[in-house]
Amino acid sequence: MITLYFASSNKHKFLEFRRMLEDLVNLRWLQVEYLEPQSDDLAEVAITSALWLSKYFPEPFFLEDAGLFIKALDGFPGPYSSYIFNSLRNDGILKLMSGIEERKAVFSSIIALYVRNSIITFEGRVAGYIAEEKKRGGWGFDPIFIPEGSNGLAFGELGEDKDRFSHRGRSAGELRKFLMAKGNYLKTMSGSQREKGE
Ligand code: ITT
Repeated sequence: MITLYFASSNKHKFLEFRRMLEDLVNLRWLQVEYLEPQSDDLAEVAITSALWLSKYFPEPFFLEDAGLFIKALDGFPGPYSSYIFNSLRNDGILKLMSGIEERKAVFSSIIALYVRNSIITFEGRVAGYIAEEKKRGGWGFDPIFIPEGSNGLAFGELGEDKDRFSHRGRSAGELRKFLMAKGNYLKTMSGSQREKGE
């Protein structure tokens, strides 16, 4: 089985990717905080970060930039989701949204895969809305994000079923398609093989 690394500081993201890809790849967690450029564009953040990390880490890897875009807040927190979650938490977001009827939001995930000196991106998005109050379970914004089609259940209440609805489930689905079609491509060009000149 191919070994692929997932670069992230976030163990929850690693565990979700691993359960979605474990039949195809041996996914290893590269626990790093990598340089993230300031940008409003998730894809730009993911691609630039992957390019930067590839200078230090030659094996095939991918990373992911995710963000929650709330319509009534003009797309906030978007690319700043990590910083905003750590400072405002879910209670702060619910406070910002109090009295606002328009609760639509989109969760977005961009994967940047580094292999053979190239970067390939895969995108996943899910529309939904912000709950009126915090629900149980999950991590990050899971207790307050309700995806469309879940019968009103928040990500946090869905358990592993979250993968069927989530932005990450969708970007991982695109990555799966690539790995199924091009798995050998990855296998034949790990960094260690390159060093040996194979
Ligand atoms: P990296 O090291 O992989 O960048 P991170 O936690 O900074 O880890 P992101 O920038 O991709 O991850 O995501 C921004 C934040 O959005 C993340 O910290 C969570 O608070 C939130 N988030 C992303 N995906 C989520 C999900 O599936 N469920 C709940 N919250 C999520």
